[in-house]
Amino acid sequence: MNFTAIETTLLRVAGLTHAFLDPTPQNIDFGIHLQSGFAEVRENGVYRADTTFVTGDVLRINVQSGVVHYLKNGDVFYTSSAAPSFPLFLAAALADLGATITDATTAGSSRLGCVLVESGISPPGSVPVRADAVVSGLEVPWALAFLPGGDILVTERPGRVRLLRDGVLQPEPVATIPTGETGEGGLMGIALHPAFASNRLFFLYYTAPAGSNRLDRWQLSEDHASAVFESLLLDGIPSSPRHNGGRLRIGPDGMLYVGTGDPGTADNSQDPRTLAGKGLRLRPDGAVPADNPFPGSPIFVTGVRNTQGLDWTDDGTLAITDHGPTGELGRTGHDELNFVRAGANLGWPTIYGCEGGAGLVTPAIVWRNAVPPGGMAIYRGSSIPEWTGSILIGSLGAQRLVRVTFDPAAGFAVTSHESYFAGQFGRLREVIQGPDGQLYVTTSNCDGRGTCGAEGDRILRISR
Ligand SMILES: [Ca+2]
Repeated sequence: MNFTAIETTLLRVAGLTHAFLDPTPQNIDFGIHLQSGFAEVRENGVYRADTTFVTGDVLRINVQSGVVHYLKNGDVFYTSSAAPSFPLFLAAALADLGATITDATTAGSSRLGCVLVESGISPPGSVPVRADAVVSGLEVPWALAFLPGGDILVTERPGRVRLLRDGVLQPEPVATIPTGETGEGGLMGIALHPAFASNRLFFLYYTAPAGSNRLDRWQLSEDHASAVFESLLLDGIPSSPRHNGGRLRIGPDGMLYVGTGDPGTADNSQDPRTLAGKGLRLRPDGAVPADNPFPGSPIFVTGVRNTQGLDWTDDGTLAITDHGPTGELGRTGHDELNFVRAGANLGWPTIYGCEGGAGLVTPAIVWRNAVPPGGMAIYRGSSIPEWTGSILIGSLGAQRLVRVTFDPAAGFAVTSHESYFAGQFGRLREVIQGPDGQLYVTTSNCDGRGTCGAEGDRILRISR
């Protein structure tokens, strides 16, 4: 594995027992000695008094072009070109010792490393999976919601909520939403209220005709055939024909998460006064949760360019994809996957690709060539056992399903990546696991950027 940057943070050194990290002592007489309450660095057999760490100090290990820089609170104290694998060993050893490597993903610090995919997208996958069309004849199916009893709601970007029952698309829309459907805007995300089984409420995210992205709450009829507007939860999320975000997901904490976009104005992403270029977190009643990272604000993470993919690891860490640039500041490509916590800054436009910076998150993996990521899900089903625990990302422009594996015990370091169905089904948008444990994917070939055949867009079910 190639790391271009590895960072870790000694946040809770206190409590660690005596340990010494030195992966190849015969070659490198350099290590970090962890004791209760502090850590210190040994070089050529001598402990360096100037590199004693105490709780709260930041140890950063940065690898660039094979040269390893060790920094204490931002200052380089040791440089080595001998062992580019050492930081990975150190990270694993720190994790084994109980150091809070996962805390390196909290706001203000970066995760462990970044895999840069230099060419292509990801190599062909090794698991023999198949994709079957559940239904065709759709127009830009942007998001799916699985109802109790087996029905499926699907949003079509021009502004329709459709009902799929027993594999049959019902001809009459459940609801028609007036939208400003230009470019990438229109009706996008859908998510069910956590208490949907009793209240039949659901959320929609769309570009309103007047020109802003909105979050509504609707109520479905008992027979699921129609729906009525219930309340407006959020308005004024800046929109444009580009970068409207649009993904809605209920998190493991029962909160509603919303991915937005910059929308074509990069400076929005670092501006705390706008909801553009952010990840948002709301209570299902639309109120701001008391424990949000910025008091009184729905903003959960900042520095987002345009996200359509959200899911959570088993420990509640948010996995989030973001679209890399398409020409801004002379930059292109570099789509990314990040693991973040509340208050994290994903860096756009200050950094991009595998770059890092103070208080900015370095992604886990970056593709130099444009993916760009549609929906994303962590697969928890068992029908494709090799995929259990993997992240699956729908690729729009590169027309494939990308699978990424990661190691939760090593700061979510990416351990492999591969891709499936390259060019077979065109552009892929939504990726979500159904209650049946199967993975569902939608195509997006009728969105003006693909080839919309006679069959229109489809919902695919992936199985082994
Ligand atoms: Ca970023």
